[in-house]
Amino acid sequence: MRTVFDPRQLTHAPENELHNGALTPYFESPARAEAILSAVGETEPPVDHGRAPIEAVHDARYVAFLERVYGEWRADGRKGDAIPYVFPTRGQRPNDFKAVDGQLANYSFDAATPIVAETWEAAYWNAQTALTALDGVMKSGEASAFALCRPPGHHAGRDYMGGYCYLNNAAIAAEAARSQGAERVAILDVDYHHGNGTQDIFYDRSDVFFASIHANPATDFPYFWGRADERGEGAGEGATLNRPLPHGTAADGYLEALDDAVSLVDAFAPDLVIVSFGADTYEHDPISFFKLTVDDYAALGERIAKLSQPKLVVMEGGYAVDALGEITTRFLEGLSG
Ligand code: OKP
Ligand code: ZN
Repeated sequence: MRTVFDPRQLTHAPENELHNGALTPYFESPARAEAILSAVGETEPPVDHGRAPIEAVHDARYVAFLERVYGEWRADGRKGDAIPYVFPTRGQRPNDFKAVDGQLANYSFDAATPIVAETWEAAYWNAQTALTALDGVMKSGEASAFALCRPPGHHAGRDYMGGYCYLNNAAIAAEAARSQGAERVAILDVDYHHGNGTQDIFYDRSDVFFASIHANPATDFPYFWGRADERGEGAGEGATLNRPLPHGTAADGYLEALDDAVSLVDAFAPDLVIVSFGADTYEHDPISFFKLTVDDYAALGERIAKLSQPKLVVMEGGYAVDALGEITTRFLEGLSG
C-alpha cells in the first residue's frame, strides 16, 4: 500500500505535557512515527498542494496563528514551549488579543497541546502527507493508501487545536476529495478518543458522514463530545454516528460496534472512505483503557475492508511505541486483504 510520509513531521517535539498534576514527557513523540516507519518499509514524500486545501477546512486566522505564535512567544521573552493556561468559558467573547497567552486561549481547548518552533512546519507537511495519499486513491485509482500522519489531527476543529492536534488531516483530505469530485465521503474514526474536531467540522453537513467508536466521554478525553445522542444538525442530521464504549472493551464488544458503524457507512453509499486510525485501543496503551490485543487488528482491518469503496487511512493516536509498528501493519494488511 502506498505510504506517504515527510521527515519534517518529526521535527515537532514538545518536551512535556501536564499529566496527573505534573509535567510529564510528551506522549505524542516523534518516536511514534519512527516506530511505524520502520515497520511499513518504503514511503514516498508528499507533494506540496499549498495552503488552499488547509484553509478550505480551517479558519485563515487560526492558520496564521499557528504559523506565527511561537515567534511572538519568543519575541516576548518566553522560554520553553508555548502552552495555554487560560480558556474561555461560557459567555466569554473572543478578542484580537495582543498577548500571546490570550491568543493561545482563543484557539485551544486543552493544556496538553504545546506549540514549539517546528509545529507549523510539521503540521503543514502532515496535511500535505494526507493530501498526497488521497491522490493515490482519487487520481491514481488505488484501492487504498496510508497517510503516516503525525502529529494526529482529529481533535483539531475549524479554529482550535487540542488533544495533540493542530490541523485536521482527515478533514482536510475529506474536503479535498469533495472538491475533486467525490460527492459523498465517509470518515470512520477508530481512535480510542472521540474525534471531536472532525465531528464539529462536518456536523451540519449531509455530504460527509462521520462515524466514531471511542471511549465514553463521561470517563475520557475530550469529555465534551462523543455521546450517542450527538447525531448531527440541520442538513447534517443523521450524518454523525457516535458509539461510546466502556473501559475494558475487548475485541468482541469492539467488533460489534465496528460492524454497526461499517453497515451505516455502507448505507450512506460514500464514494470514498477515510479511516482515522488510532492504535490507542491497544490493551497496553499508556493513556487508554480498551483491551484489544495485537492479534485483533487484522480483524479490524478486515471488517472495514468489507466496504467496497477506495480507502484512505490517516494515522491518529497510539502511544505504546514498542507495539505501534506491529499494530499498524496488521491493521493495514487486514484492510487491504
Ligand atoms: C489524542 B489522540 C493530560 C491528558 C491529555 C490528551 C489525549 C489526546 C489523545 N495529559 N490527554 O486522540 O490519540
Ligand atoms: Zn486517541
